[in-house]
Formats: sequence, structure tokens, C-alpha cells
Amino acid sequence: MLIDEMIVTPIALIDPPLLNAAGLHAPYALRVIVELHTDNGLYGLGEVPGGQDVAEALTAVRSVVIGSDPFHYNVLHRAIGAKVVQADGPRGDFPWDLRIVTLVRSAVEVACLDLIGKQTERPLVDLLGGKFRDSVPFSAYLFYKYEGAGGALGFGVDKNANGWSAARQAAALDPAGVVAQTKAMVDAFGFQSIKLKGGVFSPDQEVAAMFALRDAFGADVPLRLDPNALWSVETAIKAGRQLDGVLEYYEDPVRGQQAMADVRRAVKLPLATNMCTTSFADMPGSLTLGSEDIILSDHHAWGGVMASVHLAKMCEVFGRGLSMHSNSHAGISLAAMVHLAAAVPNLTYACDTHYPWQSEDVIVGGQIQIKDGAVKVPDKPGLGVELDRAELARLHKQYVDSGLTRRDDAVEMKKVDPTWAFKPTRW
Ligand code: GKR
Ligand code: MG
Repeated sequence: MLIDEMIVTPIALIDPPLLNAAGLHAPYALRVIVELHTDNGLYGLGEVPGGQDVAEALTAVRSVVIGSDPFHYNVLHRAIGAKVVQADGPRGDFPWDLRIVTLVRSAVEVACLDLIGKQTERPLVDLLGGKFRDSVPFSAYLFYKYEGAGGALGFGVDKNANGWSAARQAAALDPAGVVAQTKAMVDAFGFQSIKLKGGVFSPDQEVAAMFALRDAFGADVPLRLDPNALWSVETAIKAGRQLDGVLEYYEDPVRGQQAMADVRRAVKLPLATNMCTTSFADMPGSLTLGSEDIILSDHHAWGGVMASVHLAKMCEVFGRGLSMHSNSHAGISLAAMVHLAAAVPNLTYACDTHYPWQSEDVIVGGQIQIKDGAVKVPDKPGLGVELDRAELARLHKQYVDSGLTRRDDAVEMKKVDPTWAFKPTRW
């Protein structure tokens, strides 16, 4: 089995006006879909965040990928590093990761594993060593948001919507709004743990939101707060002490391993990260400084599913807990996340997913079901999802028509407040 074609398609998925440390989500979240076709008539799928730059980097490795044996994905992993000339830059200051080589590697690796699964007629989880769970729990992922279904200015409100569909459009700008949003999301999907994206309003307001969630859902429901590194060490210690006993974990309150270690020493809460320890090269610093208790894996940002399995082993050896990070995504990514999470015994926290915020998908049958807060591990070969080519074409057109080429949450935020500017530390 050899790869004889690689198709790279950027798409845009409608995304509501969610607030975060970097501004406001644009009306569309950008993803890139990769198809690898083989000379025996199979195709494998990968999905990563990104627009034009990621699509171009993926297209640049076509000559390396085409002609390769998908079983040799480790060899491809190396070859991609050599081919994508620009070395991985830093992760960057934003809530999301800007490194491109890891995304390229991840998309190609997942598509290869999908092919291997189809060729051997085994689900991806079996290629990773077998499943430790039949379904994978996810947490409710709450955002402060403006009213509307997409963008600061566009996509008005559908007055006939109800349930989660209505809540997905409603504004949530204070603790009561966050509780209402959470109730609607939990009712619709059955989530049993809750994460609030912070770094938006004052720390006092965000701490109050966590207490409001605790009061509304009870002390047994695990809660997390993620200010995306926007707080100073002093602010984070103060808030962390207030939230002692309230949070399951405290995600990236401050920026960088040293600051995280300083906060960790001063509070009792476990600290988690998808911002300060985000690659194998960061592991020595993490261990020397003691920057976090829990690492959020992400197969897109760590360079693939196998890399994430290796990360899980390192976490086990070096005493780090393991959770999973997400960005706005479609069903190909969700399927990969579920196979990975099922194959890793020490992934003991409910994973993040933005999926409830999405309403479109590129897979046959539409969105994957989340029931009782969990996704059943697919048992079909490979990822267990098929590409809906009509939807792919429609969502690609949506990408072209959107005029968006890369994620920039400041652009959308400035439509609301022209004076707004990103600050690496705001409070
Ligand atoms: O989608 O606004 C967002 C999030 O802030 C996302 O970009 C982050 O990558 O959810 C992520 C996180 O946990 O930091
Ligand atoms: Mg985070």
C-alpha cells in the first residue's frame, strides 16, 4: 500500500462569538482537512487547526508524502521536519499554538494511522495498543460570549431556537449567564465536569463565576478555570487561594514555567497547562522547576497521536497527571481524540472539547453524538469516520467566501471595542 495522492482542503466552520484572552472568536473557525489516497483504493483522514499557512505547509510536503508507505509514518515524521524548512517557531503568547510543523506532522500521521486501520480492518485504538475504556468522558467547555451565532456583527439570533441551540446563541457576560449556559450545555450533553474559559473579565468576576457554578452544580462536580496565562503571579496566587477546594484544577493562570512554578508553590490547587509545557523539549524545564501537576495533551500540538501516547508515558513516569486540550474542531479531530483517550490508561480527567459550539461537520452522518458527557469509541476500521465530500466542498467554499485566512481573535474584538489590544499579562 503506497500513498498516491494527498489532498489538502481548508474549511471554515460557523463559530459563535466566544470571548477569550486573545479577543473574540471570528464568525468561522478555520480547519484544514487532509486526505491521503492509496494505490489500493483506500483513503485516510487528518484534521488540524489553521488556514492558509497550514494548508500551504501541508501542500509543501506532498512530494515527501506521495509515494510513501503509510506504515512508515515515523520516517515521514522525520522527513516532514526536513521538508518544512521553517523550523518550529515558539508556541506564541496566544491561547492557541502557532507551531506549524507539529500540525503538519499530526495531520499526516493521523491520516496514515487511519489508512493502516482500514488496511488491517482494526480501529485506530487497537493500533495504539487497545482500549482501556469503551467511551471517553468530556467536560462542558463554557465561554463568556456575546449574543449571536457567529461573529461580533453577523449571524443574528434565531428566535425559534430552544434548548442548547438557543443557549449557544445567548449572551453570557456574568456569573448568572455562565450558569445558564452551563445548565443548557449539561442538559443537552450530560457533561459531568465543567471548564470555564477565563482571562476575559476581572479575576474577581471570574472567581465569582466559579463559586456560582459550584453553588449551582454542587461540590461533587469537578470545575476548572483557564485564564490563558493572562494573570500576574500575585493575582493568580490570590485567586488560587480563594478557589482552594473549589477547582479540580487551575489551568494556566500565569505565563511560562517559572511563573507557573511560583504559583504552584503558593497554592494548594493542582496546576494544569497547555501553554507552558507543550513539547518534549519543555519536559526538562517542567521537571526542574515543577511548573505543573497536569499536562493537557493535544495530538495536533504534540505532533500526532503516537507522540501523545509517548507524552502519556512521560507523565506516568514523571508524576504528571494527564488531561486533553481542544480548540474549535470537527469530527475527524474528535474521532482521533477519542481513540487516543481510550488507549491511554492514565488519562484520568474528562477531556476538553469545543465540539458543542460547532454545528457543522465534514463527516458522513453529521456531528458525532455526545451522550452522558461521553463519546463512544468507534469500532469501525481506522478513525471510524467517512468524509462527506459535499459538505467538504460547501465548507471549503465557506472558507473562501469568509475572506479569513488565519485565526486572529483581535480583529473580531476590535469590531466591538476599537481600542482593544492583546496584553500578555492583563491583571
Ligand atoms: O478557543 O478561545 C478558545 C480557547 O482559548 C482556545 O484557543 C485554547 O487553545 O481552549 C484552549 C485552551 O484551553 O487554552
Ligand atoms: Mg488552556
